[in-house]
Amino acid sequence: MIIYIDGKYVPQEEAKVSVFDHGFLYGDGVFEGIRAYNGRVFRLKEHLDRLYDSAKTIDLHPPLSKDDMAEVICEVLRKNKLDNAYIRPIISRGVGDLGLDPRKCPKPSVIVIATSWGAMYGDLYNKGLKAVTVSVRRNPAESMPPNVKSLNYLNNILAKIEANYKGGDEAIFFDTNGYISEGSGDNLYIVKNGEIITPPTLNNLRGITRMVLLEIAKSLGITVREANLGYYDIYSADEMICTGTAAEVAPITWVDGRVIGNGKPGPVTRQLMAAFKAVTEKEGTPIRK
Ligand code: PXG
Repeated sequence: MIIYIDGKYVPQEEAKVSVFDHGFLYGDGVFEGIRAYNGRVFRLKEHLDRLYDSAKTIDLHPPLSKDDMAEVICEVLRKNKLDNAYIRPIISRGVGDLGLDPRKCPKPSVIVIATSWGAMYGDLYNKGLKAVTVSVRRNPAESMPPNVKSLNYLNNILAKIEANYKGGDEAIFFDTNGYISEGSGDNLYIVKNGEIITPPTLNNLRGITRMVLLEIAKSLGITVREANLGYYDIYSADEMICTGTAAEVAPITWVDGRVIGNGKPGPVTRQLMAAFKAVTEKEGTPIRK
């Protein structure tokens, strides 16, 4: 596997970061998760916009322009002969000392990893995921904004650990106001009376797949609404869905022991899954010009 690190394309074994990198010491940095389908990078511009907005929010100044970053991503895919891939660009604060102060880190580090990664949830796309609500809350926007895709994913990992112990395939986070926030690595939706309802994005990540799902729903004439949701809404939903670059569009059919709908992926979910697949197959930035 060839990895891009700070201006060089090197074999995996040579792609190393310093123990003094603040990305490693403090989770001080940002990242993206992007997919390529059929030789095209899906929603590359949107992912790069989010990456650079995340960086700006934490006052991190990427040494590459967005255009250069796009080119590096395509070059990593070409060098690894990948047409279908999961891509992980990372910008860390870079090497500093053991203190917190980012002024001690003169040069951010840029890494791009690409690997083949098929359907994340395997047969669960047909059966539906089991989700469990977790006691750990999504970090509030006034503390560490969930809109920043930061290298510090401990909040999400704590949720995932709790879901693992509770027998869930995915966690459902509440925010500190008591509203449904998101999953550990995906956005959430319910379907009720033919309408899709999803939480607003102050207290969760502005998912690119979420953006695509809402576009698709509108094009199919399905009503979409943003609203704060609670336990009642999910337990009594007709269908429930999660979306993410890794997860794609996946049905949730069981929450905390309650069966959602008839326990099978519902008609709206299945329609959106098919439409999403069709979009990924035809859209995107070509890897080879
Ligand atoms: N919320 C969070 C907290 C995420 O990390 C999404 C929503 C979906 O966003 P996109 O833009 O991908 O539609 C994510 C995505 C994993 C994994 O292993 C997931 C993500 C990142 C890294 C790993 O499930 N994030």
